[in-house]
Amino acid sequence: MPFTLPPLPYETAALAAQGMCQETLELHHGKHHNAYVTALNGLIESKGLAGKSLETIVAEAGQAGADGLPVLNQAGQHYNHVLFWQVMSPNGGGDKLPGALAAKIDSDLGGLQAFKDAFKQAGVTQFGSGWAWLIIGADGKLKVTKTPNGANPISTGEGQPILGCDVWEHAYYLDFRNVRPNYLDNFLNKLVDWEVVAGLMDKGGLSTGQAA
Ligand code: MN3
Repeated sequence: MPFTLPPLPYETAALAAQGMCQETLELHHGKHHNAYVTALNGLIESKGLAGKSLETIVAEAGQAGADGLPVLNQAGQHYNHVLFWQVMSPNGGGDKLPGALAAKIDSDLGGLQAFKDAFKQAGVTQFGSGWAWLIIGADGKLKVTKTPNGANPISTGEGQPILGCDVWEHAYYLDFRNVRPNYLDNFLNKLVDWEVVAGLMDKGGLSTGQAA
């Protein structure tokens, strides 16, 4: 099976004190994310994906529009979750950002609080399922955006994501019930590992190392 479910970079109970309980991570990583990986592997032969990287598959599926949706739904969600697990940590949260990231957020987005407000707004206003993003846009500037369902800024051609928050109900229902705004506040203030985000900014995005 070419695509694999990467292990979480922390124990499933590690984020419980920060608002993401063990059961959420067990279900979200072990069941939901794993199902996307299994489904994507089932499409490799019929969709001619062999030999392509996950990032290439996501970009090409996005460019294919409606015809690409069956692949994008699975490949996008695999990519999105690989990123999502990495940008949270038991040491996450707080407002102390690495200097280069803080400076870029100041210059491109008007400061940390303005960024948080925009990111939360993107997540709250994504109708139904989807994702809120901090991306490096095509012009090199940081931007906040959102995408529906399994799409992401690579599939839409908007840029490279360096922070993403899953706003599908399965991401927050056990911890926050229906109150998505509180989940987004908690994510931004208690879960985000800013060192990881800064590292992704330096590298120009995430290389998952996953390929068909
Ligand atoms: Mn999810």
